[in-house]
Amino acid sequence: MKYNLIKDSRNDIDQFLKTVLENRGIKDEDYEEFLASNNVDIEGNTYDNLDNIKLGIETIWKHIENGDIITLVVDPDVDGICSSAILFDYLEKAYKEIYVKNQNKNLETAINQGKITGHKIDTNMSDFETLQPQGFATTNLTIKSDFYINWDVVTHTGKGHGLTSDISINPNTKLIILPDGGSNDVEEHKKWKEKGVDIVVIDHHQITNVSNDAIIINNQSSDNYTNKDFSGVGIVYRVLQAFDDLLFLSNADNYLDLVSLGNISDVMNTLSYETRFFIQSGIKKESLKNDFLKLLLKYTKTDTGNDFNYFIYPVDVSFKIAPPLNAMMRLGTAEDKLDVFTCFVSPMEAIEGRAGYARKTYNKCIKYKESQDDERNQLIELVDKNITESDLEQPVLVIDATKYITNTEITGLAAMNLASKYKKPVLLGKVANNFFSGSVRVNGGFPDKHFRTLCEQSGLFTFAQGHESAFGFGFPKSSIQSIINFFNKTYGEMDLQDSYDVDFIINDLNTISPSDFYRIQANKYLWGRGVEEPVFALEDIPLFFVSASLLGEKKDTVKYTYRNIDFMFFKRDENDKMKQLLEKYDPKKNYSINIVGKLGMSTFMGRPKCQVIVDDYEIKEKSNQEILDDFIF
Ligand SMILES: [Mn+2]
Repeated sequence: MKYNLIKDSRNDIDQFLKTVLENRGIKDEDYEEFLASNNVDIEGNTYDNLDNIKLGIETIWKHIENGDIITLVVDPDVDGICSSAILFDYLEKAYKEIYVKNQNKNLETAINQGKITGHKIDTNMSDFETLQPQGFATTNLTIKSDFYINWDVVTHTGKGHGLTSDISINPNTKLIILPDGGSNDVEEHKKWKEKGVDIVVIDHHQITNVSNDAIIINNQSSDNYTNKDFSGVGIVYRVLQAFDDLLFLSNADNYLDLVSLGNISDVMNTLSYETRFFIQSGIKKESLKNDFLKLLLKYTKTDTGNDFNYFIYPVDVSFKIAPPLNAMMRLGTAEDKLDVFTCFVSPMEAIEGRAGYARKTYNKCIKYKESQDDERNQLIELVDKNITESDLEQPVLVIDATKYITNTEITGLAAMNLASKYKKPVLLGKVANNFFSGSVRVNGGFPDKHFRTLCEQSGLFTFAQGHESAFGFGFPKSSIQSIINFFNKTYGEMDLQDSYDVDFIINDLNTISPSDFYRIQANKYLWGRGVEEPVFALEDIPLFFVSASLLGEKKDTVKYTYRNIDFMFFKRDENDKMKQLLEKYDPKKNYSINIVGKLGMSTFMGRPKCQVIVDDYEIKEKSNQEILDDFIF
């Protein structure tokens, strides 16, 4: 194991935040502005910067007023559900607020003040008094009566996104709304437009086909909207702000929690000021409004411990909240997906009242996650058996698993495991029509941190798209050997032992105090894509195995305590050196350890404790002289 201090890092724990942010490319002169962006929307986009937004909201409201059937297509991922959920919930409440609850007062004042103009609102009160709850047609729940708009909420039966053929749409619909997808489904837009159906797309995906038949609200195609790193739910939030102005409400900010959830789950770049601001605003305790999200925090035991300001950290959204929901949205039936959506839009009394409907739905998500994991493990096992000695001599593993890959959704997950097991980049894919394609995952310690760029620039790949260490690839089957040769030529002579870029190297544990750990923990809310959590190298920590133990149901966690700091080694298999040493401890020998990992605090029974989460490590056997030296101060 090797580690290098990130180039020009101050390596100064007393200037912790400055050091880390500088290492992430935030210059000294931008430091204050960057910190301000956590609390102020300094990017300054408004909904007006989105093309077609006025036409979009007026079209939606017109159909609501007409009592038309409105089809809402829930896109199958966390950002998709959040996008649809906040639009649905906002419009339901807006409708009730305006027409049902205080219909006389609100409407009269609004009309008297001339506030509601530009769209037809019938002033005949009796029309509103006869309003009946509509529900949404496809739900199998009897909570229908809570919804007033004539919704037709639909999800995909297959793996489609956007307006695809695997969703069944009520032929009597008058409006199709597509949050978080569907910008490019030009043919389908045309088909429905010809039937007299309006289509409103509220999206953030790159536009490759320009549609003339749908109202497209999309930051990518809006020249005035500066942030191209904002997820679907962010664009929907802007739409809600526009509705606030149209309807004289101020409800958009009730959905900041889900705006944050969607942006984190869609892995948006948090170096973008606007995205950062909305993620930070949405994880603040006062922003937590969604009942199902509250339950999810409980179910996943996602607790921010002693943190007074935040209900969740972005990293916990990525690792705990999003994966089971995404597994459900990928593998579940259309009804399953609709259940998740229903949980997000229904008041807790309604869903908990149905014999723990929310709990049941979440349990189903977990089941899907487990079956996804099983499927991944089976694939790994099959692939593993066929990896030969000579394969392992290669610097990069190129694995043709055509025989074993049945579900392409899990190749990325399997490649990731294989990359960390063999500590080398893995290309895992299958051949179809003489074309080899699949997923690449690069092990965290691989010295070349620009693997994707290398593949792209080799000229041998047809495509290599995604992040540097996790991306999709494709090239003609006939190129496999020349690509293996290319990797050999590039990396064959290189020292490929794991090498980590670290923010700090601490060579004496005495130089960090519990208050440093506390400060590090207190900044945990900041980390996300683009501004990754800081990594530390801790050197020469003596090992006394009396203070180590094996934890967990599978006994696969090693906890080592030294100077009142818990060093946690999670998910260690039988080949793990630390585990082996602990199991066959020889007290006559002396060891020390170098660790690469992350620092923070854990809370157990309300008591905070300094903690190091170990990513990688190396054990060194010490001579007796070195040990003597340790005791001479
Ligand atoms: Mn999205």
